[in-house]
Amino acid sequence: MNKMKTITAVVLPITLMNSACTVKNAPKEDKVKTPNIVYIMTDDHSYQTISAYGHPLSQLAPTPNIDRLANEGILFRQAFVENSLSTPSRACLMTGLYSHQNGQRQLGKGIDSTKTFFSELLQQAGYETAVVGKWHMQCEPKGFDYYNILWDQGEYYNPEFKSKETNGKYVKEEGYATTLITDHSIEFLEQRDKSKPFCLLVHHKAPHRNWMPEPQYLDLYEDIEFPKPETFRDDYATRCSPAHTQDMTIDKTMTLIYDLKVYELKDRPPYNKEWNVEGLEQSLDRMTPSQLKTWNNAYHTRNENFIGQNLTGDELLNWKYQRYIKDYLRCIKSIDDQVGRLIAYLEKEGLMDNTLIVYTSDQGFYMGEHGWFDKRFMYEESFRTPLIMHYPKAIKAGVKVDALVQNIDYAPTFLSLAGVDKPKEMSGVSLEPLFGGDKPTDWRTDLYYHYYDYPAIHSVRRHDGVRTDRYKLIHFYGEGKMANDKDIDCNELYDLQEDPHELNNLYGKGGYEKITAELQTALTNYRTKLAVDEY
Ligand code: SGN
Ligand code: CA
Repeated sequence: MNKMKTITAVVLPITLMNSACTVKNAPKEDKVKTPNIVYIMTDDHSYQTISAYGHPLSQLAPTPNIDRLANEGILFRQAFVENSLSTPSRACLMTGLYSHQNGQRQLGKGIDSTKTFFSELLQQAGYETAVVGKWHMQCEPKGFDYYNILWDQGEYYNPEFKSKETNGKYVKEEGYATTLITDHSIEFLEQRDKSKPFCLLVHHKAPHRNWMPEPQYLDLYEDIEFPKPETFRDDYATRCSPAHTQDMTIDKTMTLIYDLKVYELKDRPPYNKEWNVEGLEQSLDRMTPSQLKTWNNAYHTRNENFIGQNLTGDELLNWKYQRYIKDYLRCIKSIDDQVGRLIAYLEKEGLMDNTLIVYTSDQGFYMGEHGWFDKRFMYEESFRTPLIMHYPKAIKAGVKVDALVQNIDYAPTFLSLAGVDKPKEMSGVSLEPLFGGDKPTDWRTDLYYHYYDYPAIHSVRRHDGVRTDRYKLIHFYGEGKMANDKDIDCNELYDLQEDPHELNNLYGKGGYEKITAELQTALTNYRTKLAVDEY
């Protein structure tokens, strides 16, 4: 069956069509020169915790290996996702389509697997393709010669993987997820057909909730007091109801047992069953005796000290923030090490020059901004995602670009580099024109975002919106279906230049009529041209 025929045609906004002319014809004759692709995607890695992005947090916990890719390559300062959640982002990556086009609107609801995945097109063009780590979609990996994927979200310790060798069964392996995923990635590189170009997707589990560090880093950063973001105490004044009704605060949502690992509270007051004791118990039960011993050596005394202090109010909140940030950054340290290990392998094999290495995350994450963890909202910390590309043959070292890019652009970029025609239905555009560091005059001037996963964990309401270089319009909508949620139809407008933390909703304020009308037109145009059927 010709899968291309099953794709529904859409009319693209003019701003998205401009770069379509960069797509080349037919696979290149000379396969040797066709670039390899190593795409590294972590799960929930904030740009605030990559030192190349320069945020204060990351200066205390640097990421030298990821930074190296940025220093020798291109760093995208305005990279965004289309729908800030795992499976939707993965579907955007594989198809180059928006969520409503590829079917993966929500975390649990399925991808339309009749859509073409870029991996299939690369395979047809002679690439050897592989995916390792978190796959997380409800269809089997499609278009891959090699896969070694985690079950569902995957586990940090001794996770289950399935591959062709395990006959499709998930088999538990001893070790730490970040290391094992890198092991399997290198295994693929070792055993691949060296006459072919390759495309390897390395999808890490870390640093997803509940942020379990590897044994060697359980004590890392323990003596550091990390600064809190300026918006830690946001009271959401001026905002529509969703910022008030979400369930993702460090203060109230984050649990002392599951998230912050104070297992000792299990049988002691003030035990609260909502702290998800079972979640942590299951994670600890998976450990080998030696892993568990190392774990307890690190946490037990600290936890007893914490319980003994009986902290309340601001002191308790600060303790929670410090434990959260430290565990998260410890997971990042392992990621950075393993990125370094993969780079070292590529260097040893002489593959650095002819390989595009991408570092990104499936979305951004809140490191306490607005008092939150998790993602989902169209506010900057979760809408934005880190994006770094390294490809010495085509990318100038140390380039930083501010052009608006989105995760639907990755598939078109890979196809373009491989010399494969982009299916005209694909909504994203190749990022190749940005590789020199300049923004072409016809580059897109705005981006569309749409979040659908409500009712769901963390209670973030549905919304869509549009963002330009300077302004953002968000429309929250839909029936209230959880707790005391009301039906809503509410807008927010931000001037990101004057108010980068998005504290001052300007919608309906005098003096902003013109920009509001312009953004509203842009949003309406997206909905119409992309045939968005829900908002
Ligand atoms: C799990 C997490 C949530 C998280 C979602 C989606 N809870 O449900 O906190 O928002 O995954 O994350 S947990 O108790 O299971 O850790 S995503 O990255 O896969 O989109
Ligand atoms: Ca994620």
